[in-house]
Amino acid sequence: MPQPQVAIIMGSKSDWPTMENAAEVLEQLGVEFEVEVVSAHRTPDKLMEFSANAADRGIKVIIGGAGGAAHLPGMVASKTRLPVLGVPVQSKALNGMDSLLSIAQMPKGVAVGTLAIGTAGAYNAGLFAAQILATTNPELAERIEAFRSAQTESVLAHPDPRVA
Ligand code: RP5
Repeated sequence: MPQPQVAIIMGSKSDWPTMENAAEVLEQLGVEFEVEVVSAHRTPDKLMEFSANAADRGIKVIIGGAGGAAHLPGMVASKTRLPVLGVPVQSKALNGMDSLLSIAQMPKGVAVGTLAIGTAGAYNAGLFAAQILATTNPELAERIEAFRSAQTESVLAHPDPRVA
């Protein structure tokens, strides 16, 4: 099994329909990743152990998705020097504003990179993780350049908004 470079973790199984978007883009770009439910509130000891050991296991970037009182990315960041990208999952009660503010409003000295609420945020977290890894991986950098060019060409090739 190849060594995963990115860990995608989330507070609950119910976050997977959002977080699978991070997995999708990493797969597309050929980045090895692992996926696991690690909850700040329901499995706090597991979260601390996961965060403390991630760098030693060879993980380079952690993506953490959570909704509501979304303490997961911040708590992970408190126990690792690895870059942590936080994805605010769209909550039922407050549409993800609670998740967004919980993740974004970190105290000075412990950094979390906060993405957009929901599926776009999860997808971009995967893309951002790949871009971080690409700073030291020229082959991955080329695949990201190709991905961006294809995206641009696809928009330019379909300028009429009335045509599907
Ligand atoms: C958070 O609570 C999870 O990240 C999830 O977004 C939210 C609801 O969890 P479930 O009640 O669906 O398991 O911890």
